[in-house]
Amino acid sequence: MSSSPRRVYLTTPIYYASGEPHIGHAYTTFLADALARYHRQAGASVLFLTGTDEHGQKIQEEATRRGVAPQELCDQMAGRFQEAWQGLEISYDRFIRTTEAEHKAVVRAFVQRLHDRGHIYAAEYEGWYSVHEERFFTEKELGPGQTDPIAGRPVERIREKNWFFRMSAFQEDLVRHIEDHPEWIFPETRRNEVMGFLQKPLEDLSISRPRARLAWGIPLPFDEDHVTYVRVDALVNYLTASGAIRPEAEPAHQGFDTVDADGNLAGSWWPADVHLIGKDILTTHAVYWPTLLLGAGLPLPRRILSHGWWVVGDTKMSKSLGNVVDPLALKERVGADALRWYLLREMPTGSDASYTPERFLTRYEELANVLGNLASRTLSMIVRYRDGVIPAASDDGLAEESSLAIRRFHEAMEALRVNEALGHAMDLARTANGYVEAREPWSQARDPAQAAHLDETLASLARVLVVLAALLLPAMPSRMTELAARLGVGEVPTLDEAPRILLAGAGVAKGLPLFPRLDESVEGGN
Ligand code: ME8
Repeated sequence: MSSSPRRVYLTTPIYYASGEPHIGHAYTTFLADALARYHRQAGASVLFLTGTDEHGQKIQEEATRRGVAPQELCDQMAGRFQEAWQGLEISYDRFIRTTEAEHKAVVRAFVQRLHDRGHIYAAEYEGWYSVHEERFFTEKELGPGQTDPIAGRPVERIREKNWFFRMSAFQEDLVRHIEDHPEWIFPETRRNEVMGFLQKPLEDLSISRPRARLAWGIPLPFDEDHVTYVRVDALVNYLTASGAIRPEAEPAHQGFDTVDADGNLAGSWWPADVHLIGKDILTTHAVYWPTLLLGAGLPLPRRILSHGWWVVGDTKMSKSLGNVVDPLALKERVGADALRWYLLREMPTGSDASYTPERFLTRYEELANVLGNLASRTLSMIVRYRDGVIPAASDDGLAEESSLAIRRFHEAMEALRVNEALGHAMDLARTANGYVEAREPWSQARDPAQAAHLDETLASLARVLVVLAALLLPAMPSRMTELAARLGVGEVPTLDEAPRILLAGAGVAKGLPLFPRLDESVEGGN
């Protein structure tokens, strides 16, 4: 009986088009990429979405500062992100830009729908506004010297008409949803944070800015003098790319209760399986977004992964401090895969981590000394002792360890613990190195009576390398493709196939080290 492939919809935040891509952006995108590759490898049909957030005051001001039109800045920066992601082997399926005509139409249809359903009202609002944070603060929230409490920037007193979304009306439903779905926000610390936030009554959410003050946005369909608040505009990107809202079909298309066999809105990718975000935009994604969706009568995303923060040494990365780590510069020196490995392996999902050249080297050496060493000794022994052909012999010397590693890897990936999944793969490589030491193939090679045992040793090592290539493909696509090629396997097999595909008789190539020693310039630099 055949069934249609599992569908998996993964998203990253859409990054502000006002700044350059850095390793923080790269990290979220690597995580999403590893999950996307993992699911594709297992035969799922995947929509992996990333893109740029192009409206709002931040963009308008950056464009003014550079003396260019906002659209020109966005075109340029969207190009920079696309270039970065291509250089870093990101396999996104769709790069969305919030200045696309399609997105603008979906945002207007979405807010119109909230309005039609009676969840939007206009009110005079007076408060302390921070341009930097693009939001109001109450008197009580202000920092010393009347500054915003987050970035410490100046605030201004503003009184204006705003459109509000009745967020407070959905607080109870949201709390119940979080209680009923303990895995909805991962990790648990973030879930607790959101629950803590929801202890207090929610205020309604301002969803507009007067066009007179901020022209760079999407006008509200029911009041063209106001543009959509950039956070709402940005969140809707996930719907735009999913195909869940067809502006031309609104409002006839309301209700959206036709759900297909996967639980998705018919004909669309919605709901997202995982929204991957940093901890900075947790409230936006775990409170604003779900209440907006409830207001629009749409299903909620299935999971939210909110990871921790990369700092440099013990300092926050920031343009003004000049310590922003450029992922493309690192890639030039060490290759995309080594960078992917470091970031994905180093940060336990959810905790903060510190980027340091020393830690980078430690993680790199783990790769070179454990996996690189296993590959190079296995390949060179097959070349030396068996003329470069994988022997036809029993290859189950590490079968149990491999199937255990595969099982643990699956469990960790499904639980979004990518760093742990990679740890399980590396443990298997370590075990395989132990197997080499224990079997001493060099001694087996000296004794003709041991020929059959040597065949088994070499076949088992080739097998474990194929399994490792399959396990590590999502993290290091280019190196693992290379490893599979050296083992004479055309493509990296799936995790189901890796323990079984025919290897006997395949011709191997030793090649240069998979993870060469890094030169001094890398050791010193960050
Ligand atoms: O917030 N460590 O865009 P943004 C880890 N446009 N992750 C980091 C990081 C760091 N030091 N710095 C950035 C926005 N990130 C909005 C999002 S979504 C509908 C709108 C990552 O360019 C992390 O994923 O400021 C964080 O959430 C995101 O970049 C913020 O990117």
